[in-house]
Amino acid sequence: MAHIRIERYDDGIAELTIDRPEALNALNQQVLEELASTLAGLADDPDLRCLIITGAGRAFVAGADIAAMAEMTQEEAEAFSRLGSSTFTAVEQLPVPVIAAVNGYALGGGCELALACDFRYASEKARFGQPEVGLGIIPGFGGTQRLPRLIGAGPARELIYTGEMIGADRAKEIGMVNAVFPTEELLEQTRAAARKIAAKGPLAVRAAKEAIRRGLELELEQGCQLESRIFGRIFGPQQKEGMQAFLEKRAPKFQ
Ligand code: CO8
Repeated sequence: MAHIRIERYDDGIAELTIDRPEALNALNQQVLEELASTLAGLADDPDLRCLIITGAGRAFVAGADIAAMAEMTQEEAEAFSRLGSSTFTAVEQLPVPVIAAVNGYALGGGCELALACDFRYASEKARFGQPEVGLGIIPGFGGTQRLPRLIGAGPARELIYTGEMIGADRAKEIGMVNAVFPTEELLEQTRAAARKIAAKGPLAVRAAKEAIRRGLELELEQGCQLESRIFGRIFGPQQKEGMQAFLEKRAPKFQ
């Protein structure tokens, strides 16, 4: 792969770096296709417990590639939007938690990629925004849908209509990111969170992600019914080991 690097750690953590620093990791067709095929491989990996997504250099992702989009026809633009959207849906639907380690600019499609992750940590240098309307377009990789769902309609509308760029502290204030770290600590802090997740019951973490993700699309009562079904389903060897370990006052060994 030319623009996607994957590092695997022994504890089931994988770190995916978008690596096209000469264009601030802007997403063109090739980067999106490489991302999609990497995610398809990860989705089938039973040993995977947590994925981190970050960017190489001074950007997370500065957006969809403007040079590539400049001369697109309406049909090409719709197809490009669908490719980005389906790729980010694959991030959202990866069976394990995905943490965005936002190391710099997360603009347009880059902000939308971060939004498709389960949660976001940011470096002090991170900058977020949906600047599309300034280019005469709208967010096209899920931003008009995921941003209001995450931070509420008012703040999302403000960001999308003004195209304003905000810093990491403001992003934390409005709930876009969970924590802000000094730049040099971002990856280590993100890996520490990933290790905590990876140490828990693997099927339980996957089930929790499924219950939250699918439940967010449902009415509360249906969501609670979904939770009960998933709750029943995970009773088995890992649940027995987790509970037995508690009763025997030892650390669990999840297989
Ligand atoms: N696309 C293509 N190239 C880019 C992009 C981008 N989004 N962002 C940066 N680059 C390139 C620059 O052109 C430049 O290349 P070169 O060195 O060859 O001139 C290089 O990266 C470095 O960038 P700058 O020199 O501009 O760096 P600065 O530090 O001066 O500025 C900024 C950094 C503020 C991040 C600036 O680069 C910028 O404003 N970038 C564009 C941000 C943006 O508008 N992003 C949104 C794009 S639209 C989008 O994402 C829509 C998603 C949905 C698409 C739906 C499909 C139809």
